[in-house]
Amino acid sequence: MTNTPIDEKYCAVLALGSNLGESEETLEYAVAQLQLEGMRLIAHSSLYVTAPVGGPDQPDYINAVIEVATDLEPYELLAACHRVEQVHHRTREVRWGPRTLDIDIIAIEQRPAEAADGAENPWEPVLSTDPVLTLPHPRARERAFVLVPWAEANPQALLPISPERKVAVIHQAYVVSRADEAAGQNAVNPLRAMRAELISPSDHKVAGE
Ligand code: A4P
Ligand code: MG
Repeated sequence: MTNTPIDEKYCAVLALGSNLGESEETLEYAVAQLQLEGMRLIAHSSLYVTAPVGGPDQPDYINAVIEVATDLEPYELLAACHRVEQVHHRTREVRWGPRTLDIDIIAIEQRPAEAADGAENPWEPVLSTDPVLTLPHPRARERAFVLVPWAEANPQALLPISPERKVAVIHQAYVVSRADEAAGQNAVNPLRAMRAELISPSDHKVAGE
């Protein structure tokens, strides 16, 4: 998933989106807060302005993608994401409706068992069809607002499709963006870099602590 050395048991890709309130700041604080929940930031994209996909008429989104290393088990990771959404008063009234903060787990990979000869086995995708936590995220491969920031955060990233098959995120981002552009929809445009002082966890406390 990344070239950074990882001691933790899992690597995860998280997609953040917001189109209500102070969306840029919300995403930056959320990145700090996720680190306080037990995730170590290993890569992050810029902030992007994206046209809404699906749902009712709604404002443009701010989207970003991060990669984290963590010892949290997958369902603990989902619970941690939900806690950070709650800090930002996330409500769920309409599917794909406007939101202050959405954090989706796009993919998780786990550390492989050590090979008998001491060789390094590749990291293994965690695959799940549970509706509570579906992995990889079932719509990630068709969404430029996920793929484009993810390709920026990690140009080597691979999206697992099945235990045997992975696609290069940078290639998929290109294919989906070209198709969206031809259809005149789903524009994804870089806005600005995340502010380093905001995404660093050291200076910030999760609200309520
Ligand atoms: N859930 C299952 N798998 C996962 C996973 N991998 N990560 C469950 C996170 N949650 C997962 O999510 C609904 C349920 O999905 C949760 O209870 C969780 O247990 P939600 O956050 O309550 O609802 P949602 O986000 O509206 O639904 P969903 O299906 O995740 O929507 P999407 O596909 O994420 O789409 N357009 C732009 N430009 N930018 C956006 O960020 N986002 C959406 C939401 C639509 N259009 C958008 C954007
Ligand atoms: Mg969601």
